[in-house]
Amino acid sequence: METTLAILKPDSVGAGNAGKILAHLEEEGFTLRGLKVLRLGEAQAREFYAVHKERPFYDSLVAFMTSGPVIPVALERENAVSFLREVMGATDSEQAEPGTLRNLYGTNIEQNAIHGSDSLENAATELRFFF
Ligand code: FUP
Repeated sequence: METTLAILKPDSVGAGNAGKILAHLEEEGFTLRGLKVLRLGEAQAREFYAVHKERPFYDSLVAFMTSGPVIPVALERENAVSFLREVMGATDSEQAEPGTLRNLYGTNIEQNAIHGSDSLENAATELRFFF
């Protein structure tokens, strides 16, 4: 079994979609192992997305991620890291495959509903960040 980190982003929580997204994840076989509701401070958001600090979208991404509450979730499943990426869909909600979480609940490449760790190594780091 693997454990990965998802974050329900401020657009999802603000729109009242958190429950539906969690239900979708459970239906896809993930078990909830940790969950909290919090608001990221600017320094925390900058640290979480530090890998993107030279990118043009970094400041806007940090502003979005601190704009309202988020829900970090520890999710357990076989192949949790890669399976969550499939269930989420492409980064840009406008390009995400029908039925994926980013297609169903996201708006664009920034407001894309959910984060999911992109490797087992990053999952471990990101899980430690929140839990
Ligand atoms: P992903 O792993 O699918 O979340 O995508 P990335 O690691 O490439 O990007 C991390 C976050 O940066 C995305 F969820 C949204 C944001 N982003 C933008 O706002 N604009 C971009 O052009 C690319 C990414």
